[in-house]
Amino acid sequence: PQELLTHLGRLQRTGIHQEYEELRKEAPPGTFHCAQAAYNQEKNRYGDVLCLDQTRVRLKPRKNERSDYINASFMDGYKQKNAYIGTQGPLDRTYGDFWRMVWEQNVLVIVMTTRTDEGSRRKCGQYWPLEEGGQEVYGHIAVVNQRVDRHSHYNHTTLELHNTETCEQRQVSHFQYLSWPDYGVPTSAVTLIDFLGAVKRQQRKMVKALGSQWTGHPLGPPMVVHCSAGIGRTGTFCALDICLSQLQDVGSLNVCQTVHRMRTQRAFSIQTPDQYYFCYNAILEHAQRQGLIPANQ
Ligand code: PTR
Ligand code: PTR
Ligand code: PTR
Repeated sequence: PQELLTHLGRLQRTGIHQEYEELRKEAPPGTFHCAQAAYNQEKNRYGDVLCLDQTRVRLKPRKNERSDYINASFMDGYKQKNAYIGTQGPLDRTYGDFWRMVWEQNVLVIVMTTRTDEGSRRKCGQYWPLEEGGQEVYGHIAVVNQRVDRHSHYNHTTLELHNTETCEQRQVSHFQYLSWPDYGVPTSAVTLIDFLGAVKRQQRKMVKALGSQWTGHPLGPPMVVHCSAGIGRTGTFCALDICLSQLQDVGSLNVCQTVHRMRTQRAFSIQTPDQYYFCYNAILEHAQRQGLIPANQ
């Protein structure tokens, strides 16, 4: 924490913006062939936000389907390979793919950091049944909204998935953070960190409930994290999670290294200098609240 403070003091806002510009100059270390294939174009929400071939999530082969493509990337967490799947806000025509991915990857928790509409613009499809008791079918996955718990800055929705081909059922938690405009930063770091805490507690609880059914990484299957493009707010959220986990584990952290690594997996992660600066500030605020560093510095 002391190192972080010193670093922050030395850099100030302009220095941190410069650090980000350096990161942004680096070209993504891979190819985008699959995302660019003509027959996959309509699966990208934004033509300029593609996912790297090397880290993309592949849908499992199915009869009569040519493409295994979805605009989604595996991203490592703190000491956890594939801790997240960073993805775009589902499009009407990709709802089926999205839920198929959730099922195939055994996802327990979905984190949404955008609203479906911001101003008059559509940022993300309404890909889950919004009302309690509501039910929708997406491809071969039926989704039932069992309960919505409303908090001041986020909603937590409990969904039940039914695989109509295998007749299996599972529960998934959907967390939507409500006050984060794209290209912007959250209105408050405290509410975002509280949101992150709630998300992590739920993931732990659900992994525990699986018991011996889950044989993968002790922290569980990947969490799906998405916004509209799945790079700006998604990258910021994941970077914050990684840095805070590292801080808690070993008492130090490295924002620059974290974001650098993340951009090699989900290209273009963190979209603006202010989102990058926000990571530093949120960590600082958290460290102060935890009493790790004095509040008056
Ligand atoms: N050959 C690929 C296929 O049909 O599976 C299609 C494809 C490959 C499309 C590469 C685009 C590719 O990328 P680029 O635009 O870089 O050539
Ligand atoms: N088969 C992929 C799909 O499911 O959409 C498409 C794809 C296209 C995959 C190109 C890989 C590609 O890259 P490369 O030509 O480098 O193998
Ligand atoms: N080129 C697109 C646009 O500006 O409309 C891409 C884009 C959209 C990039 C949203 C980032 C965005 O933010 P986020 O990843 O936080 O949804």
